Amino acid sequence: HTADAQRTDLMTITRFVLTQQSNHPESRGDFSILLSHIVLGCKFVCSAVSKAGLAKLIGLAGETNVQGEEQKKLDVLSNDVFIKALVSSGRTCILVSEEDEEATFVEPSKRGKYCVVFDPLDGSSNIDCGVSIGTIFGIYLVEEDQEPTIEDVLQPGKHMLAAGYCMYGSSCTLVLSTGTGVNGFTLDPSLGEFILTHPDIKIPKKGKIYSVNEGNAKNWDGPTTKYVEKCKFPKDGSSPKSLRYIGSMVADVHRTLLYGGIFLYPADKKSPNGKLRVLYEVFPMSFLMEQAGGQAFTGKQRALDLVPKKLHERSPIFLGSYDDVEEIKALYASEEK
Ligand code: P6P
Repeated sequence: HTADAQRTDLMTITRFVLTQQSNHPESRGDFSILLSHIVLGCKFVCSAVSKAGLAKLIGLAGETNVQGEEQKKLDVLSNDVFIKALVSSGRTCILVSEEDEEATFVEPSKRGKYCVVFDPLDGSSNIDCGVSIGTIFGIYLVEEDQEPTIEDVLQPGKHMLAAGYCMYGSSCTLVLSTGTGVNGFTLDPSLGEFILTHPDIKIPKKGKIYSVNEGNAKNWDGPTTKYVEKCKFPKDGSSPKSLRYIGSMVADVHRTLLYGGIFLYPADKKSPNGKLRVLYEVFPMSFLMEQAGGQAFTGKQRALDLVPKKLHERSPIFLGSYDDVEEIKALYASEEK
């Protein structure tokens, strides 16, 4: 009976969020409508990315087609789709995308109470070699009564209502938190629905993997250098950690969330604020890590406490298993003294 119940009791992401929204009796379904438009964008990008390989053969995205027209690169195409889907949801007022220098202010007739910050296709440089890439997003609530301004977006990550990513890899997996834990959904292409496959994800308290671009080692600061040294040559007789670095944040963070360990994109002499963007890379991934029982640190403070001053501001980030991040926090704290 149980097996049959699982097969017929399809927990789609839409149904899941509706059940979670019952914790917010005041909600009028606005969030569910917003999310359904984000999900639509993810389904489109999943389909376009899976065809990207084929594009080389038949001249689709990123190539010049038979008419010699330059097809839109996948990341530009993805951005267009998300902007249009979010505006048409009628539930957003400000959109911030990695692809657009300026924020998009939604026209008053279509305005809603949410601000969405997103990277439509993070890691897109990896498309041609088939490495997993993804969409990353975060959602803020914006006071509706006054004209929206950039200040409404420059909020600390701890004010986010929800965050998530969709990874386009061997399968299409959407990981989401609305502030009460983390859940993973996998796209069933035969249904065109995201089905709950990873309920209540919790990151292991400590992991055996560290994930960093070792090619930047000569430019790291003291605490990062000491921490990575400790991963490779532990002094307490424990075995060294394994290094896994894909170079696509969604893939590296997804592995860290499921297997445990730590993901680092530190500051270095060339990039004093690291490389990853605060609003739509650092904040959403930090939000998810905390919701899954892990933590996220910038080298100076809890990542979600950071108050961004610019839309595309960068920050160093150390996120993952609680105990692993605690270790690097101690090294930065002792350096302060
Ligand atoms: P590096 C991809 O370009 C990206 O923005 C993230 O997805 C990834 O974590 C990072 O940059 C990789 O950067 O400098 O190690 O190649």
